[in-house]
Amino acid sequence: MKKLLVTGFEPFGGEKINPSWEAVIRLPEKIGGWELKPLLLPVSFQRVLPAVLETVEVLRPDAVLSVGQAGGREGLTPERIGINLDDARIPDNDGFCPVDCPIEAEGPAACFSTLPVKDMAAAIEKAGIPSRVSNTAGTYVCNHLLYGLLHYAAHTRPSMGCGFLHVPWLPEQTKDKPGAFSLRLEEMVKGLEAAISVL
Ligand code: PCA
Repeated sequence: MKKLLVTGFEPFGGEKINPSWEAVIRLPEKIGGWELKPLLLPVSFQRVLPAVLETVEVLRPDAVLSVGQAGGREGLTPERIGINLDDARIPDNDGFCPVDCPIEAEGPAACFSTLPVKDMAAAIEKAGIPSRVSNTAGTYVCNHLLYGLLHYAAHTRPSMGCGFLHVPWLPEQTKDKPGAFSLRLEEMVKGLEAAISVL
């Protein structure tokens, strides 16, 4: 079986829960030809890449799918692109708040996901969960992770596919946000399963 490293994030920005990790830990151990290995990552610009790359070096997965929360998104959104920029609106969980900083001084301006983002979005929609391809993963820790993984893979492990998928808020996170979109955890899990089934 092929190995898929699936990562989720700890809570950040004053939230008590991060739907990305809640969904990742509820995925089955196997989907199609993939054996899944879940990993919790810190919401830290400085620690997130060392943490994921340490596991990548030991596990040697065939692909990495990272998942993060994007409050306000109206579905599950595979990310098409990571950009070479950190620009935090709020400090990360270490209190670090980089503004307009390149991630890799000598790196390209952007890297495209090497997972099939359109197939993933179509599979999620087919499972009855709203989805669309997103053209920006933002400029916070999720984009930092996506760009960093793609840059590492391009130089060190070109056969390893890397990609990112943002999930919206859970209903319990939108109680104080009238009109905000949310998705139930079971639906997020179902959508992630559908996306993984087409990798
Ligand atoms: N979302 C943040 C970082 C961690 C998470 O779950 C982001 O979109 O950058």
